[in-house]
Amino acid sequence: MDRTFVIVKPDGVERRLIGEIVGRLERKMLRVVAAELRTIDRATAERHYAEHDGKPFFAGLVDFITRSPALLLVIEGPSDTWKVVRNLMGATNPKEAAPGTVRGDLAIEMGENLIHGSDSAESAEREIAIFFPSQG
Ligand code: IDP
Ligand code: MG
Repeated sequence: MDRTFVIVKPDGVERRLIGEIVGRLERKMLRVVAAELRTIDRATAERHYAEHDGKPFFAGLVDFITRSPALLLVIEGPSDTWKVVRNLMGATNPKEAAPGTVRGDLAIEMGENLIHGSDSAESAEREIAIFFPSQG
């Protein structure tokens, strides 16, 4: 089995879309193997998004991801799970995300794009270690 890391971001929880988003992952036959609803603290958010430190949207991104509870998920599938999830998510900019994807169907703004999914197998393991140290 192969795992990835997913966040239903604060906008998704606020909009009562947890069921909609997790339902899409489950209907694809991916499995939730760990889950926690948590308000992410700033230090953890900055570590998670370290690749974006210095970009103009970094401060706003950290404000957004820490503003209210997010659903943190470890998701398991048979192989290439990070890629399967990224395809279900759609493009980063919801205005360009394909219909049928979470972002394409449910979001409009880049800063409120509902879902995070790791962008490689290596990122998945790095992010799981940050948010679920006991799952290492
Ligand atoms: P991803 O979430 O599709 O992997 P990344 O490029 O890793 O996209 O960016 C992380 C998050 O930062 C995005 O999901 C989005 O919320 C935010 N973001 C990325 N680029 C911009 C931007 O140009 N303006 C505002 N927010 C952005
Ligand atoms: Mg990313």
